[in-house]
Amino acid sequence: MTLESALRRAVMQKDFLLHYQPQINLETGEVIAVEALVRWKTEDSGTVMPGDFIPLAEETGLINEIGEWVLREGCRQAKEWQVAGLTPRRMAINLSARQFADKAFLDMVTRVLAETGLAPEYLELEITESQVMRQTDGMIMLLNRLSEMGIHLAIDDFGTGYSSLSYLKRLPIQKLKIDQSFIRDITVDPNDTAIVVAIINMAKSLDLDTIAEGVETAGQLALLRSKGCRVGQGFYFSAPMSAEALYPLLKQNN
Ligand code: G
Ligand code: G
Ligand code: MN
Ligand code: NA
Repeated sequence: MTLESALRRAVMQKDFLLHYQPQINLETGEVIAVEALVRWKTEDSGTVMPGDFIPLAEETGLINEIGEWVLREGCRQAKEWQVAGLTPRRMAINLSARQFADKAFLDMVTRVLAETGLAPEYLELEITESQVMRQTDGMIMLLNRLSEMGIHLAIDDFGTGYSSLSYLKRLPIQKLKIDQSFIRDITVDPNDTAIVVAIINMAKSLDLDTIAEGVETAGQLALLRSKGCRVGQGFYFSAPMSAEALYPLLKQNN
């Protein structure tokens, strides 16, 4: 069986699962949001990571169906945690360009929110910087519609695409996720430190939230804190994990 037909079958059978990685308030240690990261469950190859099937899903268009499953499952889980009495936290969902270009996307999001009962302000959609750079009038209209619904919008992998300030100001976004490639050597490479400081300050002046991705060490955390970064995500706090495994952490800082 080709990888494509295997993925097609997985879509029919919904052979996917979500892992969740917390986003941490660096001042209080609280979990303020979680990012959903999809995995493909297979019998022969175990759990397949998104890097190994999302590109094929994008090429074949299967990403639209996978993306709908991810959105529904993420929203369902967020609602389940709220119903169980946990502090409501935002659920961040990654989007591919192809989903965003789909005419049915807005209706699909509206429907999934209605079906799962999740309030729109607890949904955050992540769009990569390279996606928004290819912006069209249609895309700006779609972002505006999502924003008017109360959905939060975040720019993922920020810093890799050289988008300008004036450009960002046109978009109804709330958050910049600083790409982990800038965090990795932040304590040893003055260029990376300078880039991260510039992003933090730019975001402040635009009244945007920033989050540092890929925080792995106490040293990175201390530096980020000292530069005024208020939120972080990374292995230092927690790897992505199943909903069951994450529950105690969510419960603990309820
Ligand atoms: O989970 P992992 O740690 O391997 O994620 C790798 C990449 O896959 C990340 O860039 C992430 O944005 C992307 N990714 C994870 N889940 C999804 C998803 O549900 N949809 C899309 N489009 N990309 C995802
Ligand atoms: O592109 P996106 O930001 O959606 O990708 C998130 C990816 O980063 C996932 O593959 C996730 O597993 C990975 N990740 C999360 N935290 C860390 C970290 O601290 N270090 C590294 N190297 N990768 C991380
Ligand atoms: Mn992401
Ligand atoms: Na990212």
